[in-house]
Amino acid sequence: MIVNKGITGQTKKRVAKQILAAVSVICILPVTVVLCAALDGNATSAVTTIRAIKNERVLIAIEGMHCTSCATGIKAMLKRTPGVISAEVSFERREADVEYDPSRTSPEKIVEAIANMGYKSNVKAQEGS
Ligand SMILES: [Cu+2]
Repeated sequence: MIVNKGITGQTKKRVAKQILAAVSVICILPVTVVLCAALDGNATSAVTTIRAIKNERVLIAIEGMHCTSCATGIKAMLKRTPGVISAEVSFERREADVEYDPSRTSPEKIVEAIANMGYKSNVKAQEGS
């Protein structure tokens, strides 16, 4: 923290708590969440929370893959798709595990992108990651 260098730990904590109380009212934006958690001395879990708020994960069942290079091709395409953070495609399990930014894309759009490559697919499971 940049502030409160000159005061005792206890005062610092009290001030931090007051600020936290004030700030938590407007704790909607991820950035604010970091600030709150930093004041609370719990920055690490806040970063995890942000990730959870920001990105979501979807498991997509894919039909029609013939070999591992089909899976590699779909994976490469997904990684180029706007809003996709990361993608793993398994030929063995016939599925894609995709992490995406819900403000930029959706499971429906991802399924559509896979369909454009000629593979039928559907959403198997969805979760915030
Ligand atoms: Cu193939």
